Amino acid sequence: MGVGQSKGVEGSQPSKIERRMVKAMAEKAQSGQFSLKSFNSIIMKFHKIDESFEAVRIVFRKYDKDGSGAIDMEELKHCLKELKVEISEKEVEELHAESDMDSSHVIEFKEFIVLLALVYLLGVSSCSGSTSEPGQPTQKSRIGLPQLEATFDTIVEAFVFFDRNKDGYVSKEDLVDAINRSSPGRQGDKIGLERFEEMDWDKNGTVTFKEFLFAFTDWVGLEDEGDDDFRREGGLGI
Ligand SMILES: [Ca+2]
Ligand SMILES: [Ca+2]
Ligand SMILES: [Ca+2]
Repeated sequence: MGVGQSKGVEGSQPSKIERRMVKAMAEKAQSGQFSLKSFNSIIMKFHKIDESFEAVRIVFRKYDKDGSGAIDMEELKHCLKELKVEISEKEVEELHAESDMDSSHVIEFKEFIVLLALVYLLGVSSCSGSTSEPGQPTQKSRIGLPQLEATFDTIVEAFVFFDRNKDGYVSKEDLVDAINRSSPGRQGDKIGLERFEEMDWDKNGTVTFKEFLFAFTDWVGLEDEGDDDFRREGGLGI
């Protein structure tokens, strides 16, 4: 289809992982299995979502051996091994690069959530010794955090709700249309454009699932390790 292929930041092509992610999201959107009527039902779940993210903090701290507030490549390899994620060295490096939103070369807490979501949704996943067929969800939790997986599913549902044209990206038009349909008369354009700016991390005019999730961690009030000052100074005002 080629949709979105020319939309990368100047000179940068979407990475392999991003292309897989967009394809996965487009397939989910087109499957018609999601029937969210309004974003409000997601907002109602913010507290639960925040809780499930907070549960990840314990895992994060465990692998952040030196307590720096971030996980480096070696720590990540160790972490994925213990979570029984079967993945090649090269894939770890790709995942690391994809999740390192701020290009700091280490994975901060909120980036760690993005990383786990990619592991979960792209199925670069564990339990490969089990009897399940490829593409079939296993009964067993894939990353060992069932509550978090339920949260990821909820956020996928939200993303699909906004991706009106089902191409695996949320565009400005998608977002404004979704808001207008969800709550008529609520200035969808204005709200939509503000939210869009927050979500479009690399400012390339489209929002990928990764960017959506990353914005989501802010909406539910999640903080990076040692982020207190940022919140006190007003955070993002949501
Ligand atoms: Ca980083
Ligand atoms: Ca779209
Ligand atoms: Ca973007």
